[in-house]
Amino acid sequence: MSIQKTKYIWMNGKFLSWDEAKIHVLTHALHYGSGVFEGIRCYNTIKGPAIFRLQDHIKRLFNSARKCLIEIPYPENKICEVIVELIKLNKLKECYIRPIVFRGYGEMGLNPQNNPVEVAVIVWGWGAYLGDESLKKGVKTMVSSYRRTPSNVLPSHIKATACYLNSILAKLEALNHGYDEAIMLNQKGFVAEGPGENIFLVKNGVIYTPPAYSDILLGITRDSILKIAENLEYEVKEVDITVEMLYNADEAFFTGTATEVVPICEVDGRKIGDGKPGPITLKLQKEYLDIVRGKKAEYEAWLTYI
Ligand code: PPE
Repeated sequence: MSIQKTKYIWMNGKFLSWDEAKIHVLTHALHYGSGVFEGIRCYNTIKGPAIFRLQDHIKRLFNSARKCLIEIPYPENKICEVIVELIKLNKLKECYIRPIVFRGYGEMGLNPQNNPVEVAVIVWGWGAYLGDESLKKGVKTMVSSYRRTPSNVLPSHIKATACYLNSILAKLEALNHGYDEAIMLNQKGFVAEGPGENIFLVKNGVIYTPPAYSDILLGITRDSILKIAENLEYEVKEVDITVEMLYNADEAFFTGTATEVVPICEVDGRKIGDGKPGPITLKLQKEYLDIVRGKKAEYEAWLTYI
C-alpha cells in the first residue's frame, strides 16, 4: 500500500508541505525507538467528515508519553485542534490520522533527556488495512511463534514505536507462511492480540476477548465493540482465551482503527465455524461502520465533526 501524499503535514508547531516534513538521521527515536504514536480515522458522514473518538485517542497518546517520561510541549486540546485544521487544509473527507511524538536530534546514547521532544501529525487516505476483501471475506491467520512482549518488558498499554518490532516479526512470519495475519500469545500462552489488532471470538452466542491484563494494547475499537455488543444485549466476557478455545470458536474477528472489524476465517489451517464470516461478526461490523459514518444518533458523542 503506497502512501498517497497530501499537501500539508503539521510538525513542531508549523504546517509544512509534505516533502518538507523531514528529520535528521541521528534522530533518537530512529535509533532507540523512543517515540509514541496514535492511529485515528476520519470518516465521511452526511454531516461532513468526522473523527472517530478523537479525544480518547489523544488521551491515550498523552498517557503513552507520560509512561515513557516524554513531556509533550502542547496541551491535549491543541493537538485535537491541529488534527481538525490539518484535515481541513488537506481537504480530505476520509483519512487516517497519525500523531507521533518522539525524541529528536541532540545527543546519542540511552539518556534521552537532552533530546528535543518533536511532535508531528500526518493525515492521508488509507484503505482496508488487511486488504480490500478482508472486511467481507475475512482473513487467514496463524498463531505466531513470537509471543507478545510482556508488560514487564514493554508496557503493552502504551502505544510506543519500540513495541512494533515485535509486531513486525510476527507479521513477516505470517506473510512468509502464506497467511494474511498473525495471532500472538502472551507469556502465559493465552491469546493476546494481532500485530496491530485486538481479537474477539464468539462461542454459543457469547462474545469473548482477552482481558486488559493479558499484555494487549487497550484498543479503542475494542472498547467500542464491547460497548456496542452490550447495547445489542450480547453477553460479553473478558477472560483468558486458550488456543483450543480459538480453534473451537464459532466465529472470530480482529478489531483496530486501521483494520476496523475483520472476520478471522482460519487459524493454523483450521476453519473457524464454517470458514465464512459469522453472523454476529457481521452484525457488529455493520453497526461499527454505521456508527463511524454517523448513521447512529445514539453514538454521536464519539464523533468530532470537522
Ligand atoms: N493492538 C495493537 C498492537 C495495535 O497496534 C492496535 C492498533 C490495536 C491493538 C487496536 O487499537 P485501536 O486502534 O485503538 O482499536 N494499531 C494501529 C496501527 C496500525 C499500523 O500498522 O500502523 C491502528 O490500527 O491504527
